[in-house]
Amino acid sequence: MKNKNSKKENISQKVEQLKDDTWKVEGSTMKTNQGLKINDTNTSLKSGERGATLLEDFLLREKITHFDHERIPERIVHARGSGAHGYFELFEAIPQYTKAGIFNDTSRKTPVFVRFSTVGGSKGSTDLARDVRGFATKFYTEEGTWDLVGNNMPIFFIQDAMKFPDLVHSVKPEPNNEIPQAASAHDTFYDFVSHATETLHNQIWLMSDRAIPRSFRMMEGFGIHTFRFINEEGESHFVRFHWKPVLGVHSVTWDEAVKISGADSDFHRRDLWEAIDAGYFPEWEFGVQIIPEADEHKYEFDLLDPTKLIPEEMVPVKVIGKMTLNKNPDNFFAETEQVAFLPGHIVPGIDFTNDPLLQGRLFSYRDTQLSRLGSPNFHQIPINRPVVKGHNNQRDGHMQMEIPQGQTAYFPNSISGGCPHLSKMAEGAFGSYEERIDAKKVRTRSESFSDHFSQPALFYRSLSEWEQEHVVAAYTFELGKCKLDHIKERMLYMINQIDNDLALKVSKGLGIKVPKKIKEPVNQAIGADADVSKHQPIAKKNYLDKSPALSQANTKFVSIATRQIAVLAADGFSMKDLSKIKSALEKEGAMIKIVAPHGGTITCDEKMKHKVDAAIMTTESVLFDAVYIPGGKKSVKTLAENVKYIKFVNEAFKHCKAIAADNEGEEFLNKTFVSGHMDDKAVIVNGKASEFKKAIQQHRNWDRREVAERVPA
Ligand code: HDD
Repeated sequence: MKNKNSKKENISQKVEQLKDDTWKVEGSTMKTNQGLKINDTNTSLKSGERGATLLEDFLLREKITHFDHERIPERIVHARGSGAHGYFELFEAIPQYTKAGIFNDTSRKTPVFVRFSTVGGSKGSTDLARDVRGFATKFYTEEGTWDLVGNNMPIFFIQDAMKFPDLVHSVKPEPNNEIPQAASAHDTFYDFVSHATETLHNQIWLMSDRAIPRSFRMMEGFGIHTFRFINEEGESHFVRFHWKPVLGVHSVTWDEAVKISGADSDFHRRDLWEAIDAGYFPEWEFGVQIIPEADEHKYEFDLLDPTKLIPEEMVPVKVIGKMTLNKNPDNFFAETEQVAFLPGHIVPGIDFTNDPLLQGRLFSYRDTQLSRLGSPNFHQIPINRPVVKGHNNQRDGHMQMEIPQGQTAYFPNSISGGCPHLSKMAEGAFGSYEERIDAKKVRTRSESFSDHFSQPALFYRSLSEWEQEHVVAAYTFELGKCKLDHIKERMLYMINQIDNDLALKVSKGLGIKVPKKIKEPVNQAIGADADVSKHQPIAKKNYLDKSPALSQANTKFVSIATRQIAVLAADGFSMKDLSKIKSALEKEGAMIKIVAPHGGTITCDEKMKHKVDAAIMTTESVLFDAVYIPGGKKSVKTLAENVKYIKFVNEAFKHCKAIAADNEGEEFLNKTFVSGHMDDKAVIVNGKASEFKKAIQQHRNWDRREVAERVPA
């Protein structure tokens, strides 16, 4: 995966284009925005040394005015995010399905910009919130920009865009006291979702480990909606889009998430930045699930329903390409903050379906950019500019950056020779799929959207035991944070529709019985005049017993690249021990960090100085994937005298991580909770580096979890 040398050749057309708008601080002269050289930027113009400041001071006014306006409204959802540049490569052309250039030309490297995000929290909130993660990709294709604005979960909470403001208002901090920040664990969220049964599927994903990823680089991505592919013959196929991380799908535990939020709330942002900076470029395979038009009604669920996934066991994901992120942004605000994703940005060969959530999104995203970026010219901001130059008769508006010449700004015209002229379809113009529609105008929902329990149940059934335990714990935590008992009861009733065992376990934690009945109809998300019975969810079905693809237990465990390994060491540590582990693990791309009693350097038993990566008081066990304790009598004695080292190892054990020690390092382990558990398969004492590597590669030893729970850390 390490790809440092090819960094240059992979600089994309988009990155080249951005160079025109990029400047370096180094070597520049300070001037005003009008180009005047500045002599003093620290002192204002005054009437006498101790006198009042003069209104005349345009240097002061320019500096302060700009500062006063440096902030723009944060995104109403997905406010906190991190972005990176990269490229998309196609392995297999699919002209039988789509005429989109990006899916036909295997020689292309299409530039991309990706923004990952949490959903509910403000711009400064923690990366480790229990939340859905946004996964938005801008493809700068030769036929125009295509935005795939997805999440790390394959389904969404609601079926109709009309309910989006209610969903978001319920999960955001409560309006009276703006509490809690970046958390769904409160009354208003569960009040809303327990009245809208369609939310149950996304909700149970939110309770799973998917909501607390180890890294953005270790998450899947999904376009969620069913889209259309259109080929040269004008034929349509339904398609769902998938991103599959080359590193596999991995998560942290909730206990770690809580602690990481305090130790390093930029954990995911830093992880992405550092991996790219070190030349370990994150990669995702790109896959499609294709469904012929004739199969539209073949399934037990409606393809237009965004709360349903299409199990991979029913329609396999065909991998056709790969995305690599290889460049960090130069400026967070200019690129990551100002990038504007619109699901309405599509290219010829891709089209929408009538998914009512997608249809509403087509309106919302352009609208929100107008208030966020303040102008209909937001497409002219460098990060948003397509790599193909385009012209039309749209003119003026705030912050117009271009100078269109000529007398005309209308079509048709004769004065400018009919220009900008139109393109023929054969020249690659966009045309909407000519879908046949013969229907009444109605404000209702199709009965085919009424199955709200089957897929949450399928998801829960498909999880491994340890994943199911995490769902139980998450529901118990979240509902335990709610204050109102009637909301907890209604939620227990809903969870019971998914799975009785799950409901009973959560009910035990809450100390509240699972109600057999609730007073009001379960789904109240319907119009006042609607026939209530028609809008109640139908009974749970079982059309697939399990979908192994949904469980993280079945992900890839292939690499230790970029895994953070803490080496607990002090003066006198064994150089031989460290060298053995360091060379073996670094060869595989792991990051070895010396955690010492102080900053600066420490001296090994061979009297050589080694740079300390972190002083123990500045770091925490939760920021690492594995721990190693080399031998060295003096070193181990120093560690044993510092209780924070004991806590460090205990926590790593609690979180089921790999722990290794050599020689005197074993004595140190004996002072921790690990003693008595030396036979654990991810505890390697005086073993081979390859055994430690294998344990790290497994991410966690979940077999340890019962013992791990007893660690008082
Ligand atoms: Fe949305 C942002 C993903 C439904 C309205 N959404 C936003 C972002 C992502 C998603 C990843 C952040 C993009 C970025 O990084 O700038 N949203 C989704 C997915 C959905 C979804 C996967 C369902 C399948 N969204 C959705 C609906 C509506 C919106 C139904 C409104 C009707 N979303 C917005 C928005 C945002 C946004 C208010 C806030 C900032 C922005 O658009 O640019 O317009």
